[in-house]
Amino acid sequence: MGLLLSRIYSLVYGKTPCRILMIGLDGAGKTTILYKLKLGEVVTSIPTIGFNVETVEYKNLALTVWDVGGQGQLRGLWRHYYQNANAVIFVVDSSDTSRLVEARNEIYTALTSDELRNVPVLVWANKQDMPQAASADAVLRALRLPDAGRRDYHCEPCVAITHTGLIEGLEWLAQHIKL
Ligand SMILES: Nc1nc2c(ncn2[C@@H]2O[C@H](COP(=O)(O)OP(=O)(O)OP(=O)(O)O)[C@@H](O)[C@H]2O)c(=O)[nH]1
Ligand SMILES: [Mg+2]
Repeated sequence: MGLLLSRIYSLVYGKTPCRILMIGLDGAGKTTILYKLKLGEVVTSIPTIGFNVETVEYKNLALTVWDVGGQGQLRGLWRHYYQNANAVIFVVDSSDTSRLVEARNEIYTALTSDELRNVPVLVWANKQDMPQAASADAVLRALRLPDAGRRDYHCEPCVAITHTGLIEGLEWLAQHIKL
């Protein structure tokens, strides 16, 4: 959004608009998180083909969250959503440790693009309710974010279906988003 439009939006709605790109492997829980934040409900999600977009208000921010489908053949489309992103959310299924290397490769590709080079990154280490879930620290180590350049990043453990850890993640975003 242009600076002028952004100022008008803030004046009219009292909120600063931000564009957030939410990516991650298929089944990580992105759509579940989006609608838990938006509606406070767990929706029965089917794999996303294309994207979902919702605006979630948090404190002084109006976060327009683009939730893009994560199936392998759709990941090439992620780059069409990179431009003007103020932050990236990367969602990981912490219980699926066999795919952490795949997740690491995908986040590396995204974060080393020109458009996302400096944006802050929130990792939600989701599905912490599962007995075999890796800890948020282990997820963060596996993603090796420093390899993809200098930036602010944070990994928050969460359980999307119970809303656990979602507000904590938004709070970190609110403090680190570059407008
Ligand atoms: N146990 C558990 N299951 C979860 C959690 N979050 C999401 N799920 C489940 O994981 C499955 C996939 O969730 P989605 O939100 O559709 O995943 P997605 O990341 O949007 O997947 P794509 O659209 O294919 O990229 C669903 O069956 C959810 O109910 C969680 O915190 N714990
Ligand atoms: Mg989805």
